[in-house]
Amino acid sequence: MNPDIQAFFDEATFTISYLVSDPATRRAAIVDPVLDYDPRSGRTSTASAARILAAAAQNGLSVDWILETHAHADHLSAAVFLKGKTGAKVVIGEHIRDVQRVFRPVFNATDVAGDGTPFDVLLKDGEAFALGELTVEVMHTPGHTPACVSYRIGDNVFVGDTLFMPDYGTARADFPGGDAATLYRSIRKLLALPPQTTLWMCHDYLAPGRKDYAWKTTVAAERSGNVHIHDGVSEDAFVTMRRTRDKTLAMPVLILPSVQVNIRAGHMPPPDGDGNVYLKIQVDRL
Ligand SMILES: N[C@@H](CCC(=O)N[C@@H](CS)C(=O)NCC(=O)O)C(=O)O
Ligand SMILES: [Fe+2]
Repeated sequence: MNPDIQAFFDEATFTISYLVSDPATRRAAIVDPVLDYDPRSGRTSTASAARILAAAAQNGLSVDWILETHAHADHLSAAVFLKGKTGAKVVIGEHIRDVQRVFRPVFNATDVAGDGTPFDVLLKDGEAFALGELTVEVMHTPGHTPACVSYRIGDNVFVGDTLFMPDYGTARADFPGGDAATLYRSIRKLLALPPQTTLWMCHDYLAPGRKDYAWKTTVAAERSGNVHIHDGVSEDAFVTMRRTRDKTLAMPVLILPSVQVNIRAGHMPPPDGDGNVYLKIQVDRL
């Protein structure tokens, strides 16, 4: 059995979130929801996440799970808002502990224990859980970050930031804890799935020459046509390409606001001495 899948594209951060549901039981999961954040004003909005909730309500779906593919470095997660509205559990790969420990000193986040809390569920490679009568299988696919996971449901895989569309290539591997060789191995694991498997991206940045955003492809299309990692590209060649390209990329605009919220499972930092909530930017760290 395969799920119903609805995609939501966030033009501000080029992120795709998904509403995934079991047609038999109408139980649903939301993959990688975005909390809108304006870095000019520091103001958040739940407009993007509310669109996903409205679609769920319209289709009579009950949301059981909020699935994070990783602690995103380019947008804030709407997990807390959606959990408040639905009671869904917030789920991420178990290696989020490593990411919490790497980033805790960057924000002097003394409230972050580094044990995976406050996420509700930490998943191991190969673990499976139920979405209604469907099964979600977890694949640990590190490299972009140490905690990255992909979620496989039937013939569909939500690959997070591993692969992008064939004409754009792959995710960067230069964030703290990232590693290009590790990313290569994770991608080869994904591309060993049956060729007809559908792969759903977490971002699309429009490859040069393409006008329309796209987020759905197949194992076969990536193996034959991915510009960074089609069949025949060696690990060494990939690592050299990735390291060279990563040196040219600026940090994402929202990396500092995003990571301090996302390692807290979407919670803002605790209030400061005056009772107000602040995001923290360490000078000269990254
Ligand atoms: N310009 C974007 C860059 C975002 C970015 O670095 N995205 C990561 C995924 S979180 C990536 O792998 N990018 C690949 C690339 O830009 O080629 C921003 O500032 O948000
Ligand atoms: Fe990412």
